Amino acid sequence: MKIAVTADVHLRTGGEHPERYVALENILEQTRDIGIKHLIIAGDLFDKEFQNYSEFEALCTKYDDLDLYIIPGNHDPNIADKDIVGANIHIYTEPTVLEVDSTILLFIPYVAGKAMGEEIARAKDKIEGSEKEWVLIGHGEVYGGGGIREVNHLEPGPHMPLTRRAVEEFKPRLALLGHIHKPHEPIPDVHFVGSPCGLDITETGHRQFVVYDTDSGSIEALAVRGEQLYFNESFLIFPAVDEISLLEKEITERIESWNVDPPDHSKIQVRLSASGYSKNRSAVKDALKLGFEGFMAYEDEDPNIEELYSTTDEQLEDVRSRTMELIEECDWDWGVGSEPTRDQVKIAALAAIYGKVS
Ligand SMILES: [Mn+2]
Repeated sequence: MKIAVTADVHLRTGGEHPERYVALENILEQTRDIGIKHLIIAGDLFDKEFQNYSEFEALCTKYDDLDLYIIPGNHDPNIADKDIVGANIHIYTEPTVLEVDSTILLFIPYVAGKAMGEEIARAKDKIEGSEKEWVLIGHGEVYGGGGIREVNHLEPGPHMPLTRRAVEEFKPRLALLGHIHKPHEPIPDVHFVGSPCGLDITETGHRQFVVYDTDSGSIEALAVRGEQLYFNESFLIFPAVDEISLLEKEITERIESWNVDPPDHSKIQVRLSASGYSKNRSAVKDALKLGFEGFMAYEDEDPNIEELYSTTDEQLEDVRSRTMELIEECDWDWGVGSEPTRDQVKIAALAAIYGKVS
């Protein structure tokens, strides 16, 4: 059997954030269209300090053939069945097991000040001694190996961390988690399902939800067709004769890389910045504005060129190009956490070559 999973919708009123309802409804629609009967929402269905549930209830009434299984997250830690009313709405406020076919789903609601492992331990008798495999549904951070800590930048933790040790001890077949809004798999078989709608310009790109197949144990990501998409594009500029035409080419490539159909371009909001060294900062800014004129600027912001320095030094062209080539040739597929990115290293190298002339 297939089960749809999302998290971190952060609903407020439809007046404040209609796009969040649109995204959630799109998931409900797709879920129904595929013939899936269950949707899990792994925490932060509602935004913090928000208790107006009537719009959500009305939406659930429209999809009364789907069952919604909800756990609280750190933004909505007090939601309960008695407050949010609907025959198809199920909110778990205690560690709870739901058996679906050959799989046990263990819902671990968010509890402030607890580690996820502590709460799994409370439900240990429900998962041990069963022949069936179990899947963890939770809301929190993941502390992986090597001191890596996955945190939500909008709200530094700790928020109910799941440790690698707890995963090794309790051995879920899979963990499907909310809290970090960007979908990824920080340790094997532990997935952040991703949020259906970016909350602000820092949450960029296409949004997704996942479908879990209890038979195969596999998960599949499906695109959410919402009405708002954020992109945050920064460009590294070198003081070359053709710096503007190079920039124009890169702008075209970036827009193509978004992979958004032209009819959907109106859904996009962009934030732009340029850093590095330029012979003509004003022309860089103009090229950015012109290159992205078909898109809405996030909060009407101008392209940010605060980290773009002007230089007229042409003697250093060869030093610059060779250095950039060498940095490009390195294998960058290793660092995580606090290690600098390739672009950060390039910026540091440019500063060494040109000095910070402004
Ligand atoms: Mn959260």
